[in-house]
Amino acid sequence: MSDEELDLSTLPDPELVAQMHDDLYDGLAPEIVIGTNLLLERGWSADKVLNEALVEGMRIVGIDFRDGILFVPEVLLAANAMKAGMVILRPLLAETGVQRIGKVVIGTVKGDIHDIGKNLTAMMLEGAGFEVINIGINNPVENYLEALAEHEPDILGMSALLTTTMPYMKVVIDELTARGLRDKYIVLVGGAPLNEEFGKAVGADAYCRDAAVAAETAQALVLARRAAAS
Ligand code: B1M
Repeated sequence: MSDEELDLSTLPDPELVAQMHDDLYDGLAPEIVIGTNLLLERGWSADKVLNEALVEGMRIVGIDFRDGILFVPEVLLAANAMKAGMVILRPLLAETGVQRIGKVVIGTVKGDIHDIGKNLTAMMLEGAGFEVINIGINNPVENYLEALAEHEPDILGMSALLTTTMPYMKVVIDELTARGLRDKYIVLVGGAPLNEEFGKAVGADAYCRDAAVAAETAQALVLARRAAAS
């Protein structure tokens, strides 16, 4: 039976969830909307739909992206499909006060308007269970400080795609240090011209080579910090 003929409502829950993983992988937003609504109608809680259908689907996408099996256009489509499901779930999750793994403020640095990779990273982080506050592009240090004060995230993420703008990450981190705020946040940096060495040199906690690594690193560092604090 082709995908066009497949009536999602006829599938029992486990098959529907498996089909949603495939549909996420294929970036089929309308199918994800149907599947999400079906599971909710069948009595699934919003966080169960999020974790078992969407986050798990994006985890598979993230692995294949990291391994070079999927490429940026496919991942953007998958991320958009995930977003379509999230639009339905977000208000329900807010209502039930579901515990997210943590909070991230992410933005592209001052002078830089590239946002595709940053948005992809934001979506993967969301897929990994984080609440993400995406503050957009061309952010001077004041924007970061304002967002950190307002949202009190676990993680600050910064993106830069230009060799001329990547040094600005150090400006932001130095300002955090000067204000005694540096250790309050896990700082992750990413963007095509960066590397591990640069991440260390500017004083970030980690350089993330891609969106999938950013999601994995964010999870690992938040959990490690919580474990160390308890
Ligand atoms: Co521009 N651009 N661009 N550009 N652009 C590059 C970056 C460039 C490498 C092209 C080239 O010359 N080969 C070059 C930079 C050279 C350099 O500095 N070494 C360049 C240039 C020079 C410029 C302009 C100066 C061009 C001009 O006007 N003369 C200008 C600058 C504007 C500005 O920012 N002030 C400019 C403008 C533009 C467009 C507006 C046309 C457009 C941006 C549209 C947009 O973003 N909305 C654009 C594009 C599309 C590119 C290329 C072609 C593609 C970038 C992209 O989206 N890649 C790029 C060439 C290239 O990289 N091949 C190029 C796909 C994206 C998914 O990958 O962003 O690397 P990426 O993100 C990855 C990882 O880096 C990582 O995860 C992502 C997903 O895996 N990651 C993070 C990114 N951010 C992260 C944050 C994290 C973690 C991981 O936080 C924790």
